[in-house]
Amino acid sequence: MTVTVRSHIAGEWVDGEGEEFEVSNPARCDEVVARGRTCSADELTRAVDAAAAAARSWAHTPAHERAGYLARAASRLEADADGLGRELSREEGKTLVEGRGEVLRAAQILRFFAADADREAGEIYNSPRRGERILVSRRPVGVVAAITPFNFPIAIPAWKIAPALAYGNVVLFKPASAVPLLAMRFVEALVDAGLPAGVLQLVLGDSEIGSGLVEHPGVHAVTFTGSTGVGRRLGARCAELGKAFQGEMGGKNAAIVLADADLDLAVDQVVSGAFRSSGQKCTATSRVIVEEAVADAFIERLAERTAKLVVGDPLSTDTFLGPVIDTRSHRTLLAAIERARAAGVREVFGRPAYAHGELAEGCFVSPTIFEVDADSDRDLWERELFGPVLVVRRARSREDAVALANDSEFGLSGAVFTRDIASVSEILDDWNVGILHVNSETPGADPHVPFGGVKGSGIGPKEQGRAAREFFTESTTVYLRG
Ligand code: UN1
Repeated sequence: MTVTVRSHIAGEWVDGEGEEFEVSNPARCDEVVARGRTCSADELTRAVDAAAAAARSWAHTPAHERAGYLARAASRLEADADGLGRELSREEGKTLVEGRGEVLRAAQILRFFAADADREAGEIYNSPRRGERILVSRRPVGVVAAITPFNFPIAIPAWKIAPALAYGNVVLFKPASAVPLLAMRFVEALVDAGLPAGVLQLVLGDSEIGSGLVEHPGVHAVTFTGSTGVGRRLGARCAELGKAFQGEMGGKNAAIVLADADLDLAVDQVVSGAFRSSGQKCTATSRVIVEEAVADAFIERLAERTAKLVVGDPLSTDTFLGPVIDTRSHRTLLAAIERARAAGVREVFGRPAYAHGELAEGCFVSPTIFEVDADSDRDLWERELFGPVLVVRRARSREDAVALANDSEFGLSGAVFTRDIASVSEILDDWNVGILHVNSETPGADPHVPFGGVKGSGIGPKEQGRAAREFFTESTTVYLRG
């Protein structure tokens, strides 16, 4: 079934006056999941004008009332989780369990920020002067553009849009062009909850629409998740234009397996971190650094486990990993694997590209593991591939392992497997990373704690928890003398 997707502008669902597009199922490239038309430049302007017109009234709407819309949308997503999870799998390619889980996660994020809207709205301080108090009062930034990637088509929009709305901003939402259907479903849930016109608008299109939002003087802040290259470009432009920018970007996340680790647990978590969603998470594990003493045993068990993973139709319950998002990503991944093979890198696990049958009809890539050392080609070690390709490297010691983990332009998430909790505090001091998992996989994010990375992985304030309030509000320091 093909769904016609529409943009949502000034309270209306519109067909779009721009180019026609089609989105196909990455598991079956001849199956069209959604079709529609992008927004024109005029429509974009109309959307920004509608946002400006709605902004003041929404900012003055009591936070408790704003929260009500989010909570109603959450209930709607929960009630439709099966159907939406299925659509998500067909559009994005992750397994049904993950697709359904993501829909419920979006609902959980909406509920968290609905509740948070009722919590503290500023701070109060004593003054060094008699008869005075000092208040820090918070108010919304205004018109926010949310530019989101394909890999979490409903959870990432939720964790940008839920706090933005809860704290009183109006939002222009530009999803990745590969996943317009789930973007429309998310907006439908909020619009059907009764959100006033102009408060949340959906503008479908490609990077031109994203740049159009960044450039438009009526947009005050931009929250972006995507590649480091695009994030840096948009961030630099926002700095020039004097706009607030939040960029969640790439990763080349390492898991460190120390000699005293529970190896079964480490194998289990590394496999999940590296290969679920076909490795298409900015938090996915793409490097494993193993202390020499356990390296042979770990690598052997890792290869055995990986060989058993079922690659296939994401809608089938046996499947562990489905396809990657599109033919372009498919080609890039196969080329990187071929390049490593041609360079003679040791292949711990891999298969020839799927050339026949069901798997040849979609963008399927086998989970693949290479072992590199200091003399190997740097490409596999350095480049974010965003697919099910993992590199393993041996370390001489714990210190060497952390130095190798830091040997990256990125710094989003890391994992360390050890039974020696005392060593963790030293690792924490030495590892320049935004998120550290001790004895669990590198992906994962809870809505009440900060999420984000350092170095090439992030620009500006982190997402989630209190950090979200920092980004989506501005403060005024009030010297109050009665
Ligand atoms: C997760 O690890 O569950 O784009 C979420 C991404 C991240 C979200 C990761 N911003 O993959």
